[in-house]
Amino acid sequence: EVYASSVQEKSFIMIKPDGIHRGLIADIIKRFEAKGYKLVAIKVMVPSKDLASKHYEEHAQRPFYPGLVTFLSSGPVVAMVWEGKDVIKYGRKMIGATNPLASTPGTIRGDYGIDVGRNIIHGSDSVESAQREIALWFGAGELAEYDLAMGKWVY
Ligand code: 3AN
Repeated sequence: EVYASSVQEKSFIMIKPDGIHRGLIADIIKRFEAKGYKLVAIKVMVPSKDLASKHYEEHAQRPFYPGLVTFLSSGPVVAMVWEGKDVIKYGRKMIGATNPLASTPGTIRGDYGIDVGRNIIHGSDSVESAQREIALWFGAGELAEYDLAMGKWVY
């Protein structure tokens, strides 16, 4: 069955503090939900500096890293796991390019952002980073397993 077998991919999607303060939570969730993806974990938290540092550890040598970590741990984030076919790659498409001014209108960053240091949302960029990020932000018991009723109409 197509629905059961091919949609297990999960992505870590996080609305960053600028997205929360700008009132974009519902809009962002609506986009992923309306596309047909399934929300399997969500929480609001103010990340510690330690968690923010680990999340962005691949950028540790970049000049913007300290500011990025301070920014991420400065306020609330909405951490989520979305599941569905090709959600990692397609989720990045919905998010748009890293620099919001280079993002296509219609994408989240293209519609709402201007500055690369305030680009609203994070999405995993590969299966490996999705696994790492989900394990970093969520405990195993925090991911819900269920059949989405609309799933049979999406797939
Ligand atoms: P993406 O979030 O699109 O995967 P990455 O992984 O290259 O982009 O960058 C991670 C985060 O680092 C970005 N979301 C952005 O907030 C920040 N960032 C990237 N490049 C810059 C930059 N040149 N100046 C300031 N912040 C940056």
